[in-house]
Amino acid sequence: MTTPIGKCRRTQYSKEVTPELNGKEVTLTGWIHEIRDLGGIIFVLLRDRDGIIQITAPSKKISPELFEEIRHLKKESVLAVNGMVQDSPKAPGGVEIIPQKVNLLNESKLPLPLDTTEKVRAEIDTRLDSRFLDLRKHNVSSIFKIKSRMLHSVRVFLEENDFIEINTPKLVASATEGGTELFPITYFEREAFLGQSPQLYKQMMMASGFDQVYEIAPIFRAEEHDTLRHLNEAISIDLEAAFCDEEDVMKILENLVANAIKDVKEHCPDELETLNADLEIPETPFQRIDYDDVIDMVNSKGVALRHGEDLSRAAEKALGEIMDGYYFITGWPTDIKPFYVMPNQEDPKKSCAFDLMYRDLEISSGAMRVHLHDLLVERIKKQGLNPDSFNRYLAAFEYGMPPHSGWGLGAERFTMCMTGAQNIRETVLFPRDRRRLTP
Ligand code: AMO
Repeated sequence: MTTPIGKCRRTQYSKEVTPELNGKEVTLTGWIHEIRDLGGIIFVLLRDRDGIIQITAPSKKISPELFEEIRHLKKESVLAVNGMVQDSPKAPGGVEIIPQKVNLLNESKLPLPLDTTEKVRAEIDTRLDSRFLDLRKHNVSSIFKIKSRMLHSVRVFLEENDFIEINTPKLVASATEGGTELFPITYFEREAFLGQSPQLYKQMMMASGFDQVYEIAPIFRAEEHDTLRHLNEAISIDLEAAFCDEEDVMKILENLVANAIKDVKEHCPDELETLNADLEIPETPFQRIDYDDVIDMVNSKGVALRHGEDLSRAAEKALGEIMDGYYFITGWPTDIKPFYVMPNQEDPKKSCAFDLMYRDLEISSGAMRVHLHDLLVERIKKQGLNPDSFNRYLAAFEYGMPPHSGWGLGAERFTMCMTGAQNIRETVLFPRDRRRLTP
């Protein structure tokens, strides 16, 4: 029989119940992780957000009614347990709870569509289908606690460095990062698209005099391929700053990355341990490697890469075999970078663009931007695009646009680096990929 929650409230999370509380009365809430009935004694492992605690019910120490009630409990049902703390070196965490009262708040249906113990490994698709259950596993929820801390740290870092948070539209009229990756939608009588990047808006904010802005928001990309590194909906940490060049924003990026890692290491030790992730705080400045040298490095591993080509997956892997940790690739050819990227003044075939890599994974890209109207129109045309479809954006460049630079950092890819997740879907609560639109 279930009971309403009434006035019953949690007094502690499981991890807060330490042997020092021996003899104290506590109320804990959570799910039944496991139940072991040994006849004269029943062990219930109660799991909450942060841990697992043992409820020990010996028939000799508790009332026959309570003992019967506990005997009928089912795995994954929701409980509030009131009882006395007893230190017990053999129990997980060194404590157990001798129950006085058990409130069954809701009963779980059995069998479960997905096992909630970490021992049983299921395919990612089976796990994602029952994601709410999958997320009850601490090795899964740890990834999201780390992601949450990383985003918190990024925000604090940017606020402390005098950046203003902005929100830009996600319903947009044109592409910014290449026309093939667009999701078209019906916008009343016409066609519109889901935003691939806040690129054009964050640049327009530079013409508005906001000087330093950031946005943490979803980007949508109709990725052709189903890979372990691509999502159709991702969170992008975007930044734009005026009166500076690419080297200035690279410095901000490397400091932000190192700071976030330090912060996660400090605040998420339990989660990192659960994941077996040995997080090293990278030294700054990160190494800068010129695109021309990258070609030689990749070729030295027997992988073909010609000048003017973007890095193939094989090229990234070859590079990852040579490079450990975080590093920048600079000096990209202008032709393979978007229209808004500033060509290098001395050698316009090269651009002021950079990518930030972690081993074989690109986690961010950025650049100094073209702030001169006529050059921007020329670049748009050269990329086979029509300047007319950018006229509202282009207007911002005619009335006092300062030189500016910025970057976009993928929150999920950065989370992969910190948690060791091999599949980007592991870092999204409810991922969207080519085949998945639910749950
Ligand atoms: P770019 O397209 O390189 O640059 O994206 C920047 C970063 O965003 C992340 N990212 C993705 N993550 C998961 N799935 C995807 N489909 C996906 N697409 C991008 C990556 C990538 O490095 N406007 C520029 C940024 C700028 O110059 O400011 C841009 O969007 O981590």
